[in-house]
Amino acid sequence: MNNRTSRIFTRLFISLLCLLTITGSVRPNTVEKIRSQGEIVVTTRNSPTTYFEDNIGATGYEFELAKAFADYLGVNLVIKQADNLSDLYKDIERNDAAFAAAGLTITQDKNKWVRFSTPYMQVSQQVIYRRGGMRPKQVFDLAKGQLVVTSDSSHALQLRELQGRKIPELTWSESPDFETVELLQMVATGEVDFTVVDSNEFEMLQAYYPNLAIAFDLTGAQPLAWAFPQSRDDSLFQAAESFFRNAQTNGLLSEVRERFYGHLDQLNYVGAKRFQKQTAKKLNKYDDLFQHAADEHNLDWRLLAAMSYQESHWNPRAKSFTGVRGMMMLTRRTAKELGVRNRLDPKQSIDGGAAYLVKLRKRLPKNIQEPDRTWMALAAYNVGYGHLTDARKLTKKDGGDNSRWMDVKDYLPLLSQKRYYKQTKHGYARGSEPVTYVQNIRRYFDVLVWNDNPDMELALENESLQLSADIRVIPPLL
Ligand code: BLG
Repeated sequence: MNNRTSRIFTRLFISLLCLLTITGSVRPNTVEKIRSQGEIVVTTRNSPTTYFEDNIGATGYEFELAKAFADYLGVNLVIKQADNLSDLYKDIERNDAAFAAAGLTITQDKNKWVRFSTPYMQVSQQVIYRRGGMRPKQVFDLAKGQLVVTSDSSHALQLRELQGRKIPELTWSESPDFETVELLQMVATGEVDFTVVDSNEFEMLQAYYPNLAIAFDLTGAQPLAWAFPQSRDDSLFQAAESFFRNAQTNGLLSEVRERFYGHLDQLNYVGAKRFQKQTAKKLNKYDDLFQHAADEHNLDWRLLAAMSYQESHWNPRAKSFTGVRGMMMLTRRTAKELGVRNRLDPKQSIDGGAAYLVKLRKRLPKNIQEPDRTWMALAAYNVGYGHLTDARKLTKKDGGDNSRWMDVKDYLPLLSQKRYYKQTKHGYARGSEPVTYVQNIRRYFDVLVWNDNPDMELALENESLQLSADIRVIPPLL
């Protein structure tokens, strides 16, 4: 190579290097962009299994996971609420959101144009019918009644497949505007015969619709995952993958699951039905008293109402075998300690119960965070602070995390077994009672919070939702 050619090559090489440096610096990857903007936009649906507002603020299974991911990236979380599933997928397609966290089932059709993360939950599709109405026993029975589902959902896809493969006579109605709550509402009021929803959604919503039941599982387990845009830059997707790996190992996934689903099996059909009836009949007699005590002690009145329902079914004269009495079931000793003179007086009982709960909550060690702090205070309210402390010690001794309700609730029941209670300071206790007690209160509390939710009220009031929705009837393939 002569001098001239070598100079040309050197120049060319330098220019190429400059070009690479420049393009490299003006084209940061998705994660770098998100970090420099300081926020990540996530699209989701407003529903009890995904994202909703409670008394403290935004929450929900998907919200809490997405929030943890935003924290992991060191940015703020911005929620974009999509009205329906098609809008949600459009948000990803148009890059209006970085990804969707919305209880989405991984399906073949969507898999082609979005990229699903590692699954974080398994659900099955369930056929729901009204007790006393037509009960389908197998898929072929679905053709005998009116069936509704959400458009663009995994449920609609499943029905299409069934129609194509097995049941050409199958017909159903679908609309993008049908949220799970509305579908269940339509079946509950008898406007239609069946619907299909995900098992986690039904598990959560069953308490509001005690007259609904599962006919059968339409599918086996299907994975839920976050959906990312298909793009050559997969930095965000990879960040989410490593976030999920961490969440698996550091217990975050099981913690969030326990928070939203851990207490759901407690309210059976009879319990839910009775709770609904008593709420309509009795709660308005006492809600002022709960409200007053809650204001006084900085508590949520619905938590006090839920406790009192669990204690006495809102009966001021309730009495246990051991002589514990009143709306909040105070023992004679605790009543004395709190200055409650008449345990049968609803106001005194509620105020006393609230004061006692707050006292126990304050007494717990500082490292116990909410909401676990409240769940442990409730357990102590029922079984006694000493026994709760014993269970926390057993938890720690066994390598569990005694600042988490999720762990402590597994050790409380051991207090009734000799080989465990002989190691403790306060000895024997019927330790499974406070576990059921706390789980029931959480469930009643959820229902009361949802009853207050404007979306829920709207869904429950609006009996002819289907008239306003954009419904498509899927005809038979015959
Ligand atoms: C609770 C007391 C605790 C007490 C525990 O018992 O009563 N709570 C209240 O009075 C509010 O103070 O703890 S201790 O003082 O540290 O010993 C343990 O004694 C009440 C419980 C008992 C339970 N209900 C509130 O949850 C109850 O009524 N049990 C009835 C059992 S049976 O049906 O008579 O067998």
